[in-house]
Amino acid sequence: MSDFLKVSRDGDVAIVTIDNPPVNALSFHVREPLMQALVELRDDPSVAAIVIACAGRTFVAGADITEFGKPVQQPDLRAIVATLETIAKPTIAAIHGTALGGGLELALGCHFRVADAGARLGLPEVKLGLLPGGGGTVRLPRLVGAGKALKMIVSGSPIGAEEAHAAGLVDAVFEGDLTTHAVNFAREIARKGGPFTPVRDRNDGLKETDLAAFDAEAADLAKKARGLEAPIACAQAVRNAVTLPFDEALAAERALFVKLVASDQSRAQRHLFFAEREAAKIPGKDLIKRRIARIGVIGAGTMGGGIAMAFANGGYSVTLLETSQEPLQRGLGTIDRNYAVSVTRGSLTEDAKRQRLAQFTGSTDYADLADCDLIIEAVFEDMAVKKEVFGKLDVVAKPGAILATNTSYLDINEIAASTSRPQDVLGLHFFSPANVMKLLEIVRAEKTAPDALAAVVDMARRIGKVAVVVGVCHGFVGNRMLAARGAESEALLLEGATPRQIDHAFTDFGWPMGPFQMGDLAGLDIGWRNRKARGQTAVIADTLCEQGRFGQKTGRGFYLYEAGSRTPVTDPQVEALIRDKAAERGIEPRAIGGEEIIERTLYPLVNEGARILEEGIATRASDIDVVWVNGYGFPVGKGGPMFWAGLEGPAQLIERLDHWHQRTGKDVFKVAPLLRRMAETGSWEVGAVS
Ligand code: 3H9
Repeated sequence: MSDFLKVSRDGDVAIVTIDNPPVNALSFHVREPLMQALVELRDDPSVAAIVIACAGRTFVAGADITEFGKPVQQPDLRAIVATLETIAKPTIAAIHGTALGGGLELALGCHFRVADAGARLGLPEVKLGLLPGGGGTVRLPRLVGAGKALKMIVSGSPIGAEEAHAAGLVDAVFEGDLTTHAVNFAREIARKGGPFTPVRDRNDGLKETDLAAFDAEAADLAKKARGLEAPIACAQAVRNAVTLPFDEALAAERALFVKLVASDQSRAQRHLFFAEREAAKIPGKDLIKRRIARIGVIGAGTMGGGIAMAFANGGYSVTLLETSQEPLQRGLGTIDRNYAVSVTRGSLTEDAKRQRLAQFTGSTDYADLADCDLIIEAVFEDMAVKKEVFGKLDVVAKPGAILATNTSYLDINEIAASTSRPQDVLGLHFFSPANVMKLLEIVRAEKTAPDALAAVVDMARRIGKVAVVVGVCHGFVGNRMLAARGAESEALLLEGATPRQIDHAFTDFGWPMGPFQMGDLAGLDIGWRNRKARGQTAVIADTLCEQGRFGQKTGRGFYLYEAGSRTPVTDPQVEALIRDKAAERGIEPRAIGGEEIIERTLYPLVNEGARILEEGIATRASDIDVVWVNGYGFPVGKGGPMFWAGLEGPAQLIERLDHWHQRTGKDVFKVAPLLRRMAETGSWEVGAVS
């Protein structure tokens, strides 16, 4: 019938198969023949039932995201679902892989849904700054209840087939050939006879809605939304499903969808969706990859242990190496306890915990790393120590093994040059806690072989990391830009802003926390040590560290923390310290507003990003956005610093950077040439921000 859709018959059951690789998105070239097929099959008296299935690896994964922002070509998804609901004979969605977004909404237009046991179903639109716009907010609650629908739609997380079955979303779960099962199911249903009630006319799930409990839950979710509009719109739409007649709720959903799809937040989140996928594309990725099966991790401290867990969670066997039994046993003990916490929280079963732990082998002998395909060191951040480790690896590692350093700052070219195999050396910069944080900066050194790089990019995906390939420079992409952001925080304190005011300006912007709260959480001693090594100072932070105030771990940092609490409490002593240090320098405190705080911290961040791009340390502006959203908490609704700069307008950035440069003479405000060109051409030139 079309290259993207086939209709076949099994007796009196018609099977409509969508075939639009890679994920069967509902592009216009699918919708058009689908609509036509449904009308024909509806009116064909020889057809007793209709099964909608998909070819390839998944059921429909949603609307075609690339079509958003362009004029809608009819028939749209809503028209297709409305047509489905005019069909009197039974319609059955046969779901394998994932039924997501518009895909699940298509399935909700059917009378019945059957699923492969491994299938997952969800409405993830919120992650794109949207709400389900094909009737999902109005139909899903009718099957699973408003409370469960709220959770699914606001979290955007899919549920498994069995859970969907238990919730009433799926009518049967099968193992084996799904189409055959779906056809048998359809035939049986048709034989029993109708009438078959479309989901729009069912309200089994809505009958017992406790609206007060729903509103309390929705209010709680709104608090967590941190300025994002989509979660709030999702909750409103589900509420409408309970309180309004079907058609009115559907119209209200449409109005909310139209508003969101045109919003900067949704544009930003869609940008990130594609940016993350783009970041994993590297030249030569199709090279024959080195096989990575066994992993070695050197150092069982917080970082090494986290890295080891990240690999074990991804199914890899890990040899964890330490200098002696004592730190090794301590590290393994911590890993055991971390998994025990997951069991307590219900995210891991006892059995799975045992299996994970069995994937670890502890060792104090470098010779035990001889069978590893990838070895990562997470030892003390010191060039001499790193070189010693790589010297030992050079002796024991098998030929072709990839040797990686987890350094945050050191020159990987220098480390590579100290070995006899620089082509096998690269950086894997994990973020702490490494088993939780999604970002992985993969650092390509001058001599890193393309196939080594390709192998680790592939491996990163397997362990669920969002990988970005970057070049060698001090701090790579993330920490180098962080330094540019941090440079002004101290100056703002001395000029009159309090830590609380600065942190507030950040949370108002959408960050989960501001720089001082973050510093207290991460430990102020880390930056202190790093500054001392580089001969740098930060008068307030250094003084706090000299007083033993390292942040949360010592109960005191920029803020006070009551025993066991993570809530920062303003400390008058810190404010007095800031005033004293300002007075010593003859600085008269003044009132500083949120706007100035953002300008002086985030504009230099973007400026440094432009330099990084110009130097080729990052390949695309969108790669920088991926780093900042996944590694540093840059608000997703702003799309990352480079996308946000586009929204702010580069002319505005330049004007303010010039202003601050004239006023302070500081390098961080000196406008990067690429930023000026961006203002002229409207694009970042090197790569593109969509
Ligand atoms: C929606 O449905 C709105 C409706 O409510 C209302 C309508 C009125 N469109 O992720 P992968 C591409 S909103 C276009 O690497 P995986 C992707 O860019 C949508 N393209 O594969 C990539 O391209 P490339 C709600 C899409 O196996 C390729 O497919 N649905 C779409 O790791 C492979 O993707 C969602 O938000 C799309 N919808 O994961 C689901 N989806 O090869 C979004 C993917 O050129 N999709 N592509 O880089 C996903 O979550 C994952 O892709 C999925 C597969 C889990 C399906």
